[in-house]
Amino acid sequence: MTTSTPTASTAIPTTDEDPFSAAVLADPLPFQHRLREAGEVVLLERYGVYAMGRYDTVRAALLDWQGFESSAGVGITDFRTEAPWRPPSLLLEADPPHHDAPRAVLSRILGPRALRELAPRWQADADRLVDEVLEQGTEFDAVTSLAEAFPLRVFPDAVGIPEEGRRHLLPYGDHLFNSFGPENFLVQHGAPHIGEHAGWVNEQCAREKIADGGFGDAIWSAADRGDITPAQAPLIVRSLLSAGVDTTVHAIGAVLHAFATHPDAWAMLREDPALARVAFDEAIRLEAPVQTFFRTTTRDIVVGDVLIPDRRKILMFLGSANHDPRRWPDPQRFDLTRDPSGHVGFGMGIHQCVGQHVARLEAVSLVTALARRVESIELIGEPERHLNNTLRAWETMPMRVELS
Ligand code: OVV
Repeated sequence: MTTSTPTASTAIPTTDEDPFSAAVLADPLPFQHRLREAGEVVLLERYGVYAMGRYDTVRAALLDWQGFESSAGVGITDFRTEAPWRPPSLLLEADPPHHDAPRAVLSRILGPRALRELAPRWQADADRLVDEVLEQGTEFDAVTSLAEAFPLRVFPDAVGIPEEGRRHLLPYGDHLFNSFGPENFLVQHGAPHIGEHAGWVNEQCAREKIADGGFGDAIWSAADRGDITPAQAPLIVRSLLSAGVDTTVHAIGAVLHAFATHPDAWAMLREDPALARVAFDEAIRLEAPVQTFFRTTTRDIVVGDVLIPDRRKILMFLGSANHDPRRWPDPQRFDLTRDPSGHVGFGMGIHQCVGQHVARLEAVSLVTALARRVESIELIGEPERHLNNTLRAWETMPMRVELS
């Protein structure tokens, strides 16, 4: 990373490193350290976009939705000059005022009050899954057996979509999150199959497909009441199917990896099962399953001593902000005694993850079920990363547990 001579207020640290290269995606922390050290705002020369990696800077930009908009897309593509590959999300890729009605509807449907009824059912489902896995043995791949199995068991049912075709959900989400980045090897790999996955996902959003009593049904009921329009409803269901599967799979992978590599934390959790909630948020801070999103400037904006011109893309490094030692002492450590609230793993401000209560309930249910039966957790081989332009994920996690 090089720093141009700070002559004027326009001097800007610049790097030719590629944050979307296989090497950086596999191990992003060294790059993120260089990014934070280079300055508040850094130009990613290769893509002609800006980047932020420090906690205060990222947080302030996320809170400034008027200066840093989302409706030009939160990927590298500027929707004002290039057509998006799918109709934009009414939540993620929207700004006030259009953003507000869908957001209000979804935040009620996915809020803590609405989830109270689901909690005992999901705990029973998690206990049952853990029993089933342990019946097969005490060595397993934690990615397929737990991190993928649990969300796929409970979330599509909670939305109310049919059984048939659910195998499309993970590859759809994986490609969607790749597509926020540049058209690199990951996007090229997924592109030939996305039509099939997207076709299925879009079909499941129709009212006729959706079972009574779930999140999808509640979205369509909001359309009946006039809180949103009938044209908006299927796109809001699509947001659940887009943002609600891969993210929770990788969040659960993150918390399981954290416990497997921090036995002291597992012992603390066994002593006090109420720590499952803080463990989930600390794992989101540590791992940031969603690593990055872009924003677009709506005017010239001065950040520190750098001027970002109007209509530029800025990549917000959520994972880097969550590792900024200016904010987090010993940031690499999974520490159940710290207060991780304030992390930006769910974003911050008006777009902060509307599904986080659902994700938290899933993870807490599963971790609680494991803590009821398992004395200790260890890795029995090197876990392998699953590369994605946006997500930080595991492909495999060979695990052994000791029953209590
Ligand atoms: C946060 C997020 C990720 C991916 C898709 C969406 C949202 C959506 O609303 O479609």
